[in-house]
Amino acid sequence: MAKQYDVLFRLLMLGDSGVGKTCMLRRFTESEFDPSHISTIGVDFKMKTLELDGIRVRVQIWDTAGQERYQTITKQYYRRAQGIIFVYDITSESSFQHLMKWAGDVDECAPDQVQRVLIGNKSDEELSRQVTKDQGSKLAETYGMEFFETSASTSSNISEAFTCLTELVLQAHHRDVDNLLGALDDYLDNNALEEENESEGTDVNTHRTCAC
Ligand SMILES: Nc1nc2c(ncn2[C@@H]2O[C@H](COP(=O)(O)OP(=O)(O)O)[C@@H](O)[C@H]2O)c(=O)[nH]1
Ligand SMILES: [Mg+2]
Repeated sequence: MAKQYDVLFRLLMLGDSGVGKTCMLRRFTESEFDPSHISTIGVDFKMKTLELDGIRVRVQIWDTAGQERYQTITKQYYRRAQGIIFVYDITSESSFQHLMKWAGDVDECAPDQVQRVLIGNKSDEELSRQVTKDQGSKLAETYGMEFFETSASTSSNISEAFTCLTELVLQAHHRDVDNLLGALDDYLDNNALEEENESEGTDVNTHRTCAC
C-alpha cells in the first residue's frame, strides 16, 4: 500500500495537570470536546496528518499521561520530541508559574533543535482570567517561542497553534526532509524504471509464449 505521508514528527504536550492538554489534543485530532476531566492514564498519543507546502506531515502528538502531577515525565519523551507544546491555563496563575520548571527540564534534556510554542488555554473563561495575554506573550518572547491563547472548548486557535508548531519543526528539519523527499523521488523513479523494464520483459515473454 502507498505510504499516506512523507514525514513523521513527534510532538509533546507539557504543562500542569488540568490545564486542558488532553482536551486540546482531542479537539485538534477528533474535533471533539469532552468537558469531563479524565486523567490521562498510561502513555497516550494521537496522530494527525497535515499537508504543508505540498508535504504530507504526519504528527504523532504525545500527551503526558497524568505523570505531570508528579512532574516525572520520563526524559525519553523529551529526547524523542521534535516539537514541544507548553500549556498553561489562563485562569490559573500557578500553572503559569510552573512553566519555568517545564521549560527548564526541556532545556536540560531535549535535543537542541527542538521547536517550542507556548499556549495559554481556556481563553473562553475571560471572567476567571488570572494571567493576562501580555504576561503570556512576554514569557513566550523571553523563551523565543510563538504564543497563542486557545480554547479547546470553543476550538479557538487550536488548529493554528498545532499547525504553527508543525511548520516550525518542518522548517527546522527542512534539510532532512529535502533529502528524504529526494530519496523518495529517486526510489519512485527507480521503481518506475524497474516496472517499465519488467513490463517490457513480460512482453518479450508473452511474445515467446505466443510464438510457441
Ligand atoms: N472552559 C474551558 N475548560 C477547558 C478547556 N480545556 C479543558 N477544559 C477543562 O479543563 C479540565 C481539564 O482538562 P484536561 O484536558 O483533562 O487537562 P489535562 O490534565 O491538562 O489533560 C476539564 O474539566 C476540561 O473540561 C477550555 O478550553 N475551556
Ligand atoms: Mg490529560
